[in-house]
Amino acid sequence: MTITDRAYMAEALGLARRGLTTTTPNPMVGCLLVRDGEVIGRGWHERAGGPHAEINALRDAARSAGGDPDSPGAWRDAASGATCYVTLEPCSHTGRTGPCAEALVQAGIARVVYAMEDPNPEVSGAGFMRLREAGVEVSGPLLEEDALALNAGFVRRMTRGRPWVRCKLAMSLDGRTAMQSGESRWVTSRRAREDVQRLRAASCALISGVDTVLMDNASLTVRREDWIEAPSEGELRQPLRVILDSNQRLKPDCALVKNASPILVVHTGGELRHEWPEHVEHIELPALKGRVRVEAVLDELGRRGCNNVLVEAGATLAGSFLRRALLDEIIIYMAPKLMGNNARGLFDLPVDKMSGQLPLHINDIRAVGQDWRITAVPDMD
Ligand code: AOF
Ligand code: ZN
Repeated sequence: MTITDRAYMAEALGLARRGLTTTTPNPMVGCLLVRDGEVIGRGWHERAGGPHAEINALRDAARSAGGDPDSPGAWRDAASGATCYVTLEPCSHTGRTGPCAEALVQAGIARVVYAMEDPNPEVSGAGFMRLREAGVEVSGPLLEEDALALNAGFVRRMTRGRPWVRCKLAMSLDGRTAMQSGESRWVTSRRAREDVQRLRAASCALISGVDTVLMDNASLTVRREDWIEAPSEGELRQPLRVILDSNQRLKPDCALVKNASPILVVHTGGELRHEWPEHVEHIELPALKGRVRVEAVLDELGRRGCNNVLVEAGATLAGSFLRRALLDEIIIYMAPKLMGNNARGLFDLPVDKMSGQLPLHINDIRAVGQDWRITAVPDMD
């Protein structure tokens, strides 16, 4: 593989990323068609049910060559002999759309360079097999780590049936997140809160606890007004709002319920205590010591096709995810202020000896306005 191959694949990954807030439950996929050193087509997967990245790239190539973008004959006229750079193994199955491997073969593509294999058991390896059978040269993986990171949620759900779990927290420079009373608005600045809107928009579901929702009267939505450079109208998908409410304390009269996007209330049993509007669904899941088992929540969200979830919770719920080793990423916004020793910390952890510390590895740290955003992962070494 050459440096040129890497540059084209990097561009294909950039195209894939355009689907960040729209492709779920499908993965983000980008595709570039190149012939004689010239890019002749670009495509990415926009949404589940819509054409895959390869098809969009073939359509783009046909359109640029003055042909009919919907005609496989025009795809062949435009792209025959080209190399296809695609960030995921081309599919071989007929799902909501036809198999891309077949479309590439029919279009006369000479070589396919891929970033990663498709973890979907319906595809895994079969896409390459179909291409090779037809005499197409297949090379890869290329920039596999980047591709895996981009689709960590999809990979996790395909391989383990559960979503990728991020936990977002805000704290002061002295590591405090709320007052003793629970009051926590606002620790961070507007810029950081806008960044959180992006995180939410890239998540399939948000998980919070009933205490946080009641305390903050939070609506847990993606809001254009909190987003300085929001995408255009219609592109903001609302994540499913999942509220862990073991003892059914949530009431219909709160900001959360007033917003009409879907809510899933998870409890541990008993008759429903109120009349609820249609967008609020209740489910009963197994309990552990009187509280909903968080593992059961993740399994349920995996079954529902959630690739990425964002936990936005107080120290109790965040602590229980952390103690049970269920957090894949911890995203902390740190504000330049001090809140003092009466304020609360980030995670409830039963640690009272240095030997009980939880080591983390910091993957990324950057300034967001006046605040710092730290992305840490539990240290497995
Ligand atoms: C590709 N290119 O751009 C995408 C692929 O329901 P469907 O028909 O959209 O199929 C979804 C599956 O196809 C998804 O689970 C994944 O395995 C693959 N996604 N494959 O060749 C694409 N989005
Ligand atoms: Zn496909």
